Amino acid sequence: MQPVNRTVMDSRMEAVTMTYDIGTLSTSQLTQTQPRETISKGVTKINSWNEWDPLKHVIVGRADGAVVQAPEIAVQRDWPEHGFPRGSYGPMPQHMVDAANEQLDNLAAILQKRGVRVDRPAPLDFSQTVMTPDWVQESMFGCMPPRDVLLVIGNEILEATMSFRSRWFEYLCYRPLVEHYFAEDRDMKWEAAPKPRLTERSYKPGFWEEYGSLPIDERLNKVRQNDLLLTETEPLFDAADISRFGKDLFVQLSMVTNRSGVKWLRKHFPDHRIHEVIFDEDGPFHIDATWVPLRPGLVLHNGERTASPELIKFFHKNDWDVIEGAQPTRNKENLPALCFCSQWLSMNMLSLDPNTVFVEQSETAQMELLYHLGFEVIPVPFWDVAPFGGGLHCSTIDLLREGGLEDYFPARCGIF
Ligand code: DAV
Repeated sequence: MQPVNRTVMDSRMEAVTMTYDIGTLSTSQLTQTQPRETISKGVTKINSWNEWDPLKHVIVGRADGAVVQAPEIAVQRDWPEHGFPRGSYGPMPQHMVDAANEQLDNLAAILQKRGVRVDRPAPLDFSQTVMTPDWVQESMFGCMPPRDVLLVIGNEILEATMSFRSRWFEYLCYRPLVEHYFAEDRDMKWEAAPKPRLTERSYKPGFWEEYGSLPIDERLNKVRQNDLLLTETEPLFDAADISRFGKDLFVQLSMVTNRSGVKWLRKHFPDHRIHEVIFDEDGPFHIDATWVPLRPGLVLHNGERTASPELIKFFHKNDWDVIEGAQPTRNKENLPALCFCSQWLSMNMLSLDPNTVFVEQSETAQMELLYHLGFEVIPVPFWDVAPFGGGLHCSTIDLLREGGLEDYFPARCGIF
């Protein structure tokens, strides 16, 4: 490959000269040090309408090659005590990658023992600089957590827009799998939401500095008014801000999902009812540790992230119980190193079926609650995965759950 000098604009739109290796890597070069995708044997059928029907086929993420991403407008990391002071970036420590992979592999093995097909994505060189005509980003991120990137609604796999430049190309890790499913399942629909430009117009300038300096009540006011990081210039959403309840999809407005994203989803899924929801928390980032359905008629909510009274009324009117999740075992002070998720990953569970749920094994209060609610609980160690972006739900994408599209909310109520 020939190194080539190119003049590009950096994120402040200043001209900088960078050296690139222009060329194409062969498949063997790409996979010399990284695992390839793993695709299980079986007849592929994409079908999943909700978060709880019996699970038959799933993707489990991988920690290989994950990086603390280079700074970008959307996200700044600052972990001086763990070797990543603000502005720095680079590969996650290898012992953490190994520990996370061990727990991910263990989850995959348990799922397989329970008769679930498990596929794994193909990591890329996430430390590489990526660019589009609009920007240059000094690193990618990883292929954990898959839940953020792909949304499965019925027989459709939809690639989310994403809103971090470091995650713009992440869908490529799943392409070998999706291409395989597309070849095998004649009924599968393969869609990609419009690739976002992610220029400076997509973000409010200086958002993080200002937001970080505000007292909590002012931050919460901004959350309630959805006056957050993203502008409405273009549709943006992460798939993990969407919770699937059959005909009803609940989409959280967050630091990674904007109203325009919800509008796009409404147009794209005209046969669904798509509800825009906001919870009272100052760092909204994915709905799956906040509002967690476990079976028809039962949703677990996060007591520190209050749902609106209208949302709770809507659920009650449709005979759903809204139960508060148990207190997590961890707190802000004893999260794993380099973890950008909260202790509420305790709520981030994966349902094997409407009676059986995977729970992180140290979350004893949560397990107790679930026993009382009549569930079989499968405890799995998973906190080593958290620094890579999530818990059991984040780390998976269900491709096949038995059952079809159902309406669990026949009664209308207020805005819902
Ligand atoms: O509450 O820390 C977890 C979900 C990440 N996909 C949280 C967000």
